[in-house]
Amino acid sequence: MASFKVETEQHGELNCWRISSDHAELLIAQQGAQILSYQRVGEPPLLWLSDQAIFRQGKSVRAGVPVCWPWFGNLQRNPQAVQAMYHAEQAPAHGLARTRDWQLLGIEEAGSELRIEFALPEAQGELPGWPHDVELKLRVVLGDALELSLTSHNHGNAPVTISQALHSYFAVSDVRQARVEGVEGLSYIETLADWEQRQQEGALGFAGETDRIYLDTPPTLSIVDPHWNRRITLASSGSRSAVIWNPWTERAKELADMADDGWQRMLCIETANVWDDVVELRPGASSVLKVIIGSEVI
Ligand code: TA6
Repeated sequence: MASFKVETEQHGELNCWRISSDHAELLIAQQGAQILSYQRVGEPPLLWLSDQAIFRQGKSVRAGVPVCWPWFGNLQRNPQAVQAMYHAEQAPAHGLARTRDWQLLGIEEAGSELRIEFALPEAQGELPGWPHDVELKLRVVLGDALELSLTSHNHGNAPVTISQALHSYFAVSDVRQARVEGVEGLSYIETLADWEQRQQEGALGFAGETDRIYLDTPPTLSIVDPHWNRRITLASSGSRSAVIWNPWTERAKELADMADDGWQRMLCIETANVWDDVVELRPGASSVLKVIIGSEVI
């Protein structure tokens, strides 16, 4: 039976919790209910935290798992039904949830697991420009693996359409040596070539800037990292799309919160509902976007 230690910490302007057990350590910020880091004892970090991360209110930290909600990426690139939900001028990239303080509902130890639950009460009618009543919760379970479940429940009396992602930054020894398995043969949207639809041949390796939306994704994707003898596994449900991103050399230089060579040590696989996989929540309906992040020695 694991025993957990929970401590509060301040990182710049952000309130955080550091949670440790005999086998893992997790750092979570109240802003965005954002996992900032996750490491299992005896292994390199599983989630990547930029060594130039900026811990400021109103700015998503370049790390861990930002929650993108109620839209993903540039709102203008979303289906009309998602765009129609928002009524303000400026639409921040990746939605409204990642830069607001969430409420910690509880931390509960259950056998060898620790369960942590957050809510974003503002999503029930108080988000600027987004006048809908959706109960939004993130449940984090730290056990043998790290489990994240994002639940949206529509309490309003009209349908609400959202896109969303658990925008996970994974740590790798060197992205040029890593590959993503599970995408073989899938169609994807190449956002760097006019959003053209293409087909993936074989596993995905990295040799340049990458920003793709994979469609009809299977329930399991994995990152093979030969140098760290590790396979990171992502088992998802409630999702048929995934975004895979690495900024590579030039984009990394433009990002103030990433070292110029930071792109070498990270890669994002974002368990998502994007493109033609957006979620329509009828009145009274719920959806759960879930990913279980684990690792194996190879
Ligand atoms: O997930 C891919 C992406 O949308 C990229 O296009 C890139 O912009 C990245 O997310 C990070 O976005 P951010 O707003 O956090 O800088």
